[in-house]
Amino acid sequence: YCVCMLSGVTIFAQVPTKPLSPPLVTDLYSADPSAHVFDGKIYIYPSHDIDAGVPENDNGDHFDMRDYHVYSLEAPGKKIRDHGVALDIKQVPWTGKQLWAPDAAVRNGTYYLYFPAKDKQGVFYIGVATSKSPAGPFRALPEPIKGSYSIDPCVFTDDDGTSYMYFGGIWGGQLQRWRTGQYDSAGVLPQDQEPAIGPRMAKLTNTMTEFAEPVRELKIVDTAGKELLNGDNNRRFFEAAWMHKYNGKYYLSYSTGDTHLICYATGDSPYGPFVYRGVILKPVLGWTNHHSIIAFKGKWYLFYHDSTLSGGKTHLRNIKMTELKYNADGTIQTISPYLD
Ligand code: FUB
Repeated sequence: YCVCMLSGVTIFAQVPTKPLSPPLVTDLYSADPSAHVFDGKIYIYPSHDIDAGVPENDNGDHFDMRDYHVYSLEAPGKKIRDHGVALDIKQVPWTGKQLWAPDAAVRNGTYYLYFPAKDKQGVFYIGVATSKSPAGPFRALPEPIKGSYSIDPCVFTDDDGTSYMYFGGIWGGQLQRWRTGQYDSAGVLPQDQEPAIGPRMAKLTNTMTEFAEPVRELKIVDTAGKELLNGDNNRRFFEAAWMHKYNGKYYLSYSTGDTHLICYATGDSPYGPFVYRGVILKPVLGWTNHHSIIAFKGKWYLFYHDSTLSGGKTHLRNIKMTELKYNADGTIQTISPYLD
């Protein structure tokens, strides 16, 4: 196959024949895998892709998902287990459509599933559902999280037990409509020479269902301390924020969207600022790139997706995993998703 970057668009001339990793799930389409270690096992919280027949557009209307399945793995390489439908859009009173990339967390024996969806007016918010089991089923709270907006929640719990939510995504994820802090359906991106829109974050209360503080915008800067610009499409934040900690440093990773990279920036606090460090994952087959990173039994793993199972259909993806390696200086080795 060949990969060409034309005007920032990656084109795979044909489906790659030598993927680095096989799909983890082959009987359903799955995407946006958020992985966690709960009860000594790996649990994966992906989107459940379906072919809803909605034409593809820049708003991502073709991602018209309606439920979530939770998966578990005893260990990498073992058979994956599908725990069935964990939450259905019909069970969430405030939603209209589009269950996008979820995440999960645990506190005091209760598991929390965080999910973005459009409300009945077509505005993305982030909801939460609870269960006594990491596999669900989950029961949704009647309203989205107060003060939340946009998409792609990631909940990170620090060593001191404090949990933070990172979220947001531009274009179809609507983050550009919240630049003033209020929803503005006419909201647009900054000019190319202005700082890019940053991901949002807030500390969660101990109930894990509310923000404990006002939402902040994170700063991603270059090594000279200058904020990444909106026109810096190869490095600026687009969607899919993920937070992990390695050797005392906070690693914010994210998708660059229209340049199809997973890259990362590091900082000394969960609030940043974060200094851009490089690319974790090169473009995959399909438009979106979305990932998570966990440690399991002394090794680190990247969970990601591509569209090999559907022969390249962007809205019909499949989740994958591979080992992730650090260099001695804490930088992450770039992963190529295909060997040919
Ligand atoms: O799966 C729907 C959307 O596509 C996610 O929320 C984005 O991160 C992108 O992967």
